[in-house]
Amino acid sequence: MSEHLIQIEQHGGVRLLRLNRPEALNAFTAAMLGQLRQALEAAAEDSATRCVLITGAGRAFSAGQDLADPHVAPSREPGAAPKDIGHMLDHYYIPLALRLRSMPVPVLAAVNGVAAGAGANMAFGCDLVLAGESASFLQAFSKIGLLPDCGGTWLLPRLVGRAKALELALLGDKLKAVEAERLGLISRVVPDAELQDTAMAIAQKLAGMPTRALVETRRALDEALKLDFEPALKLEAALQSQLGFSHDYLEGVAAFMDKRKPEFKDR
Ligand code: T3D
Repeated sequence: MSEHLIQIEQHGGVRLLRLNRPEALNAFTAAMLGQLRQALEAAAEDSATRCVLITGAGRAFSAGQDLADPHVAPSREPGAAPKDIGHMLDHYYIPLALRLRSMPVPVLAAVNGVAAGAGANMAFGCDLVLAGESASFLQAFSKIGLLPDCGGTWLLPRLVGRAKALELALLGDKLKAVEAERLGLISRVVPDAELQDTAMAIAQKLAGMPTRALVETRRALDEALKLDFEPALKLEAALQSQLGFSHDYLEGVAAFMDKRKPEFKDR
């Protein structure tokens, strides 16, 4: 049933979203992308959720767009009109990528296997990316006559520089998790057997932290990439000024002075 294309679990302050089409390596159909977007919206609106963790069911994270999905699969009938796959990007991938990047809580990806095409770029768009040691990443697009989407053209050169970004995008070769970590594409590689527990422990840690400060940190870093040094300093000051009025700042300093564990509440 379509309700199960994304499995949703709540673990304290952590909302776990599991991509759930293991028989097709969690390749995205329009229905699945719609459900993922809804799940992210629901997590964003739920004040008890302070971190989102995304992983995949089965042996893959996601093989990217489902190439058999009738929304995009080119018809093999002679004379059939070609489909505009830009429609899929406009209606599904772009809103999803924007939603991920602007979540009011940190988003962690636990990449449990292969992440290809939009599956890889969706993972790279998360705030932290953990991968099991047998996971791999590939920009599969060039092999089927497309270019990297779901933010790939923006993310890749920023993460690894133009030369390596072009190599990954043009050749479309599979990159092992350790190499992805070495290049700076992902945060950390862990043994496969430890991936889910480690990811949940990090997600729980993030959920206990001052959420607003974390989200503003993401914003400041993203904005700073577009700014000169002085405007970046000014943006830091403006955001810091707002955080200075927050409950969590008062609580953080008070807890430090009292030598106790802080109880952060802002979101
Ligand atoms: O089109 C638009 O809307 C524009 C947006 C594009 C975004 C994109 O993501 S484009 C890129 C789409 N993805 C790909 O091109 C990746 C295609 N898949 C692969 O290259 C390989 O399957 C993998 C490298 C991911 C994994 O290889 P492997 O050897 O571990 O598994 P496999 O045997 O190739 O696949 C297992 C099954 O999953 C197989 O089905 P079967 O034979 O067991 O019934 C295979 O057909 C299916 N599968 C894998 N990827 C896809 C898929 N089915 C549909 N769509 C897929 N993307």
